[in-house]
Amino acid sequence: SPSCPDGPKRRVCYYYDRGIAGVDYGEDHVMVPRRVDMAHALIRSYGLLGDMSRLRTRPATYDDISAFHDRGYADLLGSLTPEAFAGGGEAELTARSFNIGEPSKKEDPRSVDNPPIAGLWDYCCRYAGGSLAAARALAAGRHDIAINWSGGMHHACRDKASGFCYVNDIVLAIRELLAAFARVVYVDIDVHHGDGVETAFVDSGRVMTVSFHQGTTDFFPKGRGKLQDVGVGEGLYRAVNVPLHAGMDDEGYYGLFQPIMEKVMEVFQPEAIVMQCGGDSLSGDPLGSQNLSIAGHARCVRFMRSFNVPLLLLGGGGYTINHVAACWCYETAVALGKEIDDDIPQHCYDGYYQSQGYKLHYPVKKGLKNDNTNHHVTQTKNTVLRNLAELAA
Ligand code: ZLM
Ligand code: CA
Ligand code: ZN
Repeated sequence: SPSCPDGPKRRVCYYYDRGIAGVDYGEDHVMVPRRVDMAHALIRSYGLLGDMSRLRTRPATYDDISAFHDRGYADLLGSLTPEAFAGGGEAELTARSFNIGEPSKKEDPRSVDNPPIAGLWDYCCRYAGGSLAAARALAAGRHDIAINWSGGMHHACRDKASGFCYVNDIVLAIRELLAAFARVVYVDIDVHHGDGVETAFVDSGRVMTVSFHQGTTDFFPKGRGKLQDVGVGEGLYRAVNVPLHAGMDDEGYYGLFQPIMEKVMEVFQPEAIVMQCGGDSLSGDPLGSQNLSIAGHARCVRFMRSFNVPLLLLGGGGYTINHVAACWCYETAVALGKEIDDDIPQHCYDGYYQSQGYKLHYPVKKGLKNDNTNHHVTQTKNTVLRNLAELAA
């Protein structure tokens, strides 16, 4: 087969549903679904759409979603409207019991992690449908890499919303992959811990979950993703947690990522990889305090691609929308094995990139303090590698 900078070309399929772009979490909410439309427009402007198959597919159904989620929760998601919520009464109380609209009435009503957004069910079905379709394309052997930048909602639980996530498309996609593949590895480079996914498979011998995240005191989701959390039962040593302090740079991050993921692949021998590529680990994110460049973030994607195992790439967090869109566009090029120009082509959203000089690769924060000492990084790496060695024994 024809070769490209990083080995043979891959058959890549891409999912994008423009129905997601208009979803509104609220005027000032940090989560802006339009960033996926910006990524899509950028991908198109670089001419990358011609190199991938575009998946057109049906949204997820109630049955797809309730294969993992609690039926009472799915029923609520399917029936909740902002009007019913605002009207108070039963709808509001039920929503709150599932962590939609904040549980406390005292707070500012706009300052809610999981608002009762207009078109909520449709939104969930569309992003989950994308991840399911992407998983099916890999399971059928039709494609080597599948992409859904609208997915990656790693905090959603079986019976409640959490951290801007309502339906856990990742869990649904992994379940789909398990019908075709014996073992699936999940790797999460979002700055937050992938708690919903870890919990769903914590006792599974067939799914290994790995999360790199900010593990500073009180950082969301509080108390999760400790170095010592390694899975239970059949899942023992099949949950991997790599907590980081603020200010991690490209070199330090890859110095952990590369040896850990190499060992994961060696001891677990997965037949498929699911990667959550949350862009809030990038430098300058308003929620995260890491200092990764787009090149450093994408290097992790390139490394997972190099194993030549079916790969599902998903989005996630990322709250500087121009940075995230640039990152996911660049990672789409990485998936294709193409190098793309740093100059952003003229397109409908190009004004958003003025602050970065219309370049894809914006500069990281110079002189930002890296709270990860060499000692801490080495200790973390050694502990994780020692746990993984238990699986090889
Ligand atoms: N309050 N507005 C990452 C999910 C992180 C829980 C503290 C609600 C925010 C944040 C919302 C407009 C992923 C917590 C926060 C505010 C209890 C979190 C609305 C700013 C705003 O300005 C904001 C008024 C909002 C939310 C900041 N929320 C920052 N961090 C986390 C959830 C999701 O990236 O991993 C994947 C997509 N929540 O810390 C509180 C404890 C609710
Ligand atoms: Ca993570
Ligand atoms: Zn996040």
